[in-house]
Amino acid sequence: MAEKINNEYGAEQIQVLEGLEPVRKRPGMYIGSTGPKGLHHLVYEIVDNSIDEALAGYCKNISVTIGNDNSITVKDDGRGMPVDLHPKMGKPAVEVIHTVLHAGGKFGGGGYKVSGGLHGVGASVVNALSEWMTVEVERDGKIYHQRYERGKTITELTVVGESHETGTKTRFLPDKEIFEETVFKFEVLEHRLREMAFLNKGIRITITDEREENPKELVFHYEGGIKEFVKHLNKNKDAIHKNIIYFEGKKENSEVEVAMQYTDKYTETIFSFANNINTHEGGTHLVGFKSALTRVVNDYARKNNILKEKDDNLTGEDIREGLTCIISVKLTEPQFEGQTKTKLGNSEMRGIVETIASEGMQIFLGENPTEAKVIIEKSLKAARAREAARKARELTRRKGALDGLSLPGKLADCSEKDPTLSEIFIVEGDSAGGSAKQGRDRATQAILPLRGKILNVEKARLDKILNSSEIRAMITAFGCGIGDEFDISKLRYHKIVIMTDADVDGAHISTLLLTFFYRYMKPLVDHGHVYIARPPLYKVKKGRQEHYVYSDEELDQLLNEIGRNGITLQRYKGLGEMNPEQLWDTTMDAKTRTLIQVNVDEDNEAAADQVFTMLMGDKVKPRREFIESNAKYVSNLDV
Ligand code: 28F
Repeated sequence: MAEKINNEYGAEQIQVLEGLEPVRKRPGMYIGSTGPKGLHHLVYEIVDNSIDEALAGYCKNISVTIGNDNSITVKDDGRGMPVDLHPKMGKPAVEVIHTVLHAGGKFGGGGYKVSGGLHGVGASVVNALSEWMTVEVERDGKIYHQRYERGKTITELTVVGESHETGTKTRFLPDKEIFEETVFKFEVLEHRLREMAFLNKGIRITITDEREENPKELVFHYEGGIKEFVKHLNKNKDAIHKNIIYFEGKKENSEVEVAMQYTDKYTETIFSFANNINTHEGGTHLVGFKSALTRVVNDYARKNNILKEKDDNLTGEDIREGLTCIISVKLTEPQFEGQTKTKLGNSEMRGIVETIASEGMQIFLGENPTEAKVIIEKSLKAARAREAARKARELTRRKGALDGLSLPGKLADCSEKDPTLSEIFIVEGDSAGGSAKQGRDRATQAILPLRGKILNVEKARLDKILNSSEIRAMITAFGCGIGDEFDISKLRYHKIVIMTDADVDGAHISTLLLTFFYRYMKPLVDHGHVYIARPPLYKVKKGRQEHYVYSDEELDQLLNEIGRNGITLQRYKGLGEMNPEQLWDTTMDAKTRTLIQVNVDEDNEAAADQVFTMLMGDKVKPRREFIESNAKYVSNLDV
């Protein structure tokens, strides 16, 4: 264990492991990908070092600036990276941190090393993948400066000025030789930095975009921490109790924080974090929380005679209906498991969270009998609806695996039985359905026509949703169940293609379908099985030539190429206007079609949840504001 001398850490803590060449050879090993996610992770890696300095209690303000050259500047007002000589390396600590892999080290006992989902590969990896990087350290009354290029030291650490402040300022430009795309998306950084501010109460994080004429700037500062996170998530929802439930606790060098508030919705929105990492795949902390909540609420309901002797226990799902909740734990040695390393594996955390959450929930219910009653009443309604849904769900199960008859009548199935080769087109309207059935490739393409709009699941419980024959038909056709019974391994088609008219109604049906998939079959979206077909907008005829065009820009480009005289232009209003061959050629043939794959960036789950709530929920005001502020982006709206 490192010697701590009056809270100062010398350079000797820094382990010297290896040069940075391996990072440039296989960047994906260090930052996950060299696509947009990897690019934005560079920023999080640097910001995490400032967050660590804040968690150690020395930094209050962090600023992130996107320069008009697309460089990034991150600045904090911490103690400033150490500049003393590293005994073994004979170089300043700041240089070793930036040029030696895994040299970030930990802050030792009591502090936490957080990291942006890549588990602290640190500044040296960012340096290796940047065309250039400069670091400026203010400490001991001086300003130190050093410059690197692609991980190599370019200038010696030099004093370039004096300052009474302390802090670290890191600037870097991602290397175009490594990243396909080096343009940062403000919204992506905005969502993650806002999340970091929620998760670390009191830290002020500023993001500025200098690429615009008038620079855009946002400041995130939440004294209320994850309580304000829940408030933010619920801003377009109707809460069923006023105060946000909050409790925290410390045990065995770990910290647990929970904030929760029930809404009138029927789905649950729970995000869990470990050391600021969004544990999308859950883990022991989430398991501990869920079992505590279920036990405490059932105990309370029985003790207060809301649940009678004869009543079954409320299930966890009943109790979590409508719940918005943030669970944030901080621990010194987190183990991350799972496919995307976002599942917390520390077994001790289950018990620690269960203890703290049980105590916290018991105290809340005991001190707030009115809220307790409202919450349990809602859980009871959920239990009754679940029972009704169970019966309705039976209707969606195919009687026997071999019993083809139990597939929905309107489904024109494909002959291929291998799901990875099979596709199902959800088609709006019987006429388009007819064309699709005739035009399709019967071997691999199934057609399920939808008559009109499906109900808005955002506003209905599962038992009502299952009353819709259109919904039941899809559940049966897909074969993988719904909600907590959903089993992606039973999916019968690996491409689910939404094919609707290119008009307002078609867009509405697509949105209703996406809401249903996102709320009740989310793994379909997470695994990239959901697509949107792209039918042509226009058919352009000139002499014997026919062209299909898919956007206004494409139309302009084509007319510039072939000239505008002697043209007949047909604007397709609906799929039904195309005959089967045309529908096949333009929209269904895998050799010529364009499909848009639907996915939710796992780092922006909260944003996705809010978009569906705002677009599909029952609060009109936020929807109108969204439409008004985005109307300028809409083209070819047919009213
Ligand atoms: C813009 C990015 O990187 N800020 C940082 C510090 C402060 C200390 C430190 C960093 C190596 C292993 C300890 C200063 N004084 N912003 C940043 N601020 N690193 S990175 O120490 C790193 C040592 O552990 C610091 C006393 N103790 C720590």
